[in-house]
Amino acid sequence: MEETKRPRVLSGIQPTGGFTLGNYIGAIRNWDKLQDDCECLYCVVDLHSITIRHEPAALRRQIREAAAMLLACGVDPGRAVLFIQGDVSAHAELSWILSCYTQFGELSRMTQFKDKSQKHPENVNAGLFTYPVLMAADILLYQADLVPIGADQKQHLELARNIAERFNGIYGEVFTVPEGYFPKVGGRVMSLQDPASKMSKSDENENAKIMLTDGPDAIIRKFKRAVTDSESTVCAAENKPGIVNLMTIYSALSGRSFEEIEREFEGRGYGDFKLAVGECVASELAPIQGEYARILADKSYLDGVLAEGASRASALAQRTLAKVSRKIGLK
Ligand code: AQP
Repeated sequence: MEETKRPRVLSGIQPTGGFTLGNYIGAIRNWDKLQDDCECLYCVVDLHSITIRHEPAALRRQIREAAAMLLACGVDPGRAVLFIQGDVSAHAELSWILSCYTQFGELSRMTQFKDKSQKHPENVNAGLFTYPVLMAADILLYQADLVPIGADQKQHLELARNIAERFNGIYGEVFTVPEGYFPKVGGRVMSLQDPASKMSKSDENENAKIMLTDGPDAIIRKFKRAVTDSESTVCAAENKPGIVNLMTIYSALSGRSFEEIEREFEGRGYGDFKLAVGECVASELAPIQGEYARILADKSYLDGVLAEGASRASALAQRTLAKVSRKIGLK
């Protein structure tokens, strides 16, 4: 019997500091699940993270920490390719080519560019503007079928699809047009201090975000302080975005539906609920934190995984880059 081709998956994450619970629920947790049925490539997108000013020594450390954390969260080098984007030069090369097939107007409409240029008005660099082209190159280089991402990256993925379709329209079937893969619950985990904005690792308010390295006391304290409303019933109503966010987190990690959560906390008030969510998150993260410390301390293991990942990713990437170069007449 002919073996059916497994869908290819590509996803990346920036090493701009530690990962949040939003990164974990929205993206990384799905990375683990997809490894059984798909051919997975996962990368630490270091080139993306220099669009904001950074400290070189800190970036160097964060790249390794990010890779170690992905392994701790279940990325398995036996079943997936884990690599650092900057180790595969084809990303930057394809990005330049694709930028010549991307319209200025398209990039001007990207909400992340608008948000980030408002946040850093002193450094609205061209890289911040062309970031989505590099992301398109990351995906299209590997002919990915599926891209597991949180809801905030939908617009960038749509642009990658448009670029692929435009290129294919001119040169024939060069790129696979990728589909997004979103979690059933938790595609957009919100800030614990402002449930109208997403939980973001660059948030300066530590109480707004749960970091994957936070200990149980910090986690429970942050959930206790989470902004909710003046009522006391745990239910998923539209005017209760803080409670809905906590229910989303609890549901994503415990597998319980909103109805089951409402029944569990009927008549028990917000105090009990916040404690339960905190304990659930702390127990999910405890084994990850143990693994993270172990992997980070094992320098030769981590170096080996990343060298092997870079070599496997480069081989695949070069194939696409060579095809693109031939199609457009550079070769
Ligand atoms: N709050 C979130 N809820 C669900 N998913 C999220 N993701 C990020 N925040 C949430 C998903 O995590 C993946 C990796 O994100 P990234 O680090 O590459 O970029 P980001 O979206 O810019 O993440 P942050 O935390 O908001 O970083 P900063 O503060 O540096 O801008 C993506 O799949 C993303 O959807």
